[in-house]
Amino acid sequence: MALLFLAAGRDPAPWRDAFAASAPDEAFRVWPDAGDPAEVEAVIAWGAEPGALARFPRLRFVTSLGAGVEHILADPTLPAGLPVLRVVDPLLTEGMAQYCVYAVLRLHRRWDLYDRAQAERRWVRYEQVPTAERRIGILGLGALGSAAGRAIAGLGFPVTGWSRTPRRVTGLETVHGPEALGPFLARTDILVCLLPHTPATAGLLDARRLALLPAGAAIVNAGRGSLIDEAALLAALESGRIGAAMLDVFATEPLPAGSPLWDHPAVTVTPHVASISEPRSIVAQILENLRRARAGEPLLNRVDPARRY
Ligand code: NDP
Ligand code: OXD
Repeated sequence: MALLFLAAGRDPAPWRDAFAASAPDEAFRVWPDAGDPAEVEAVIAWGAEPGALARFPRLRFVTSLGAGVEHILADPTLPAGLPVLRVVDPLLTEGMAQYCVYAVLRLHRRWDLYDRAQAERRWVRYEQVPTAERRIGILGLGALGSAAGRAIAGLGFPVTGWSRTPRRVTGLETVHGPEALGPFLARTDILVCLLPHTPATAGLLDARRLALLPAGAAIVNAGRGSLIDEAALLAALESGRIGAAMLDVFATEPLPAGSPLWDHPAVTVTPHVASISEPRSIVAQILENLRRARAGEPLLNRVDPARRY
């Protein structure tokens, strides 16, 4: 029986090494060299072409290479009932908390403006807002949003988090549900987006909702590009309604060379690296799920197909 690595554009070598170190007896194959399809027990997927997973008749589960699973759920031929798993991993969480802390501090202390001033050889001082007066809002209080929120709150910022269902996170005020979104946005100076892509979150931050943020508010998006209407964001940045953005995820990735976001003076772009899966850490979770699947035990980090995250 075998594990199959099916991740377009990702280097399989560190995954092969990590499996070899932790489970030398498990066969590790790399697409398209899948061998006998009936031997494939688990697929580690990222951006698999539609129809690929339906080829393996004895598949026990498919796991995303990362936290997001929309790339798997988008396959219309995904076998019904096939467990879809996502990554929940301490190093992935640590990396995301670091990215969000950095982004919030960058925007709070206006390092984006100082970078520009240095490039233009301008000696200029910007207002320093007290930490307690900078209101941070986190969209999404899952594994990543709650850790990022705690880390930001730990620096002294007042942090409010928004989720679909009621959540308690130490150090944060929490609100939930569609009716709470407008008032939440209206009192958020720096908005950190850590929602998954689902039919309910796609296009959530459209022109109308962006306009609810206080004038000059800043946005960090490390969730998914589809959460924000990019044209509406650009218009809000152009008008100064939104003061700055730090974006890690985009409607189209890689961000096309012609996108105006690349050289917009109020935008910092990072290439979907807010947090990167570390195979040596994640392999343990995949192997545990393989053990559970073989033993008929419930799997860890299983995605609810109805919620789609
Ligand atoms: P989780 O599934 O643990 O958490 C998702 C959160 O979003 C939950 O709090 C959930 O609410 C909330 N949510 C989902 N739908 C809605 C909705 N319609 N309205 C309000 N809240 C909603 O996900 P993770 O925290 O592990 O990951 C979040 C996302 O981060 C991933 O899906 C991925 O897209 C992105 N990501 C980006 C990376 C990068 O490098 N840029 C790296 C890793 C992940 P509730 O708590 O009520 O269920
Ligand atoms: C993601 C990830 O889901 O990289 O974006 O884990």
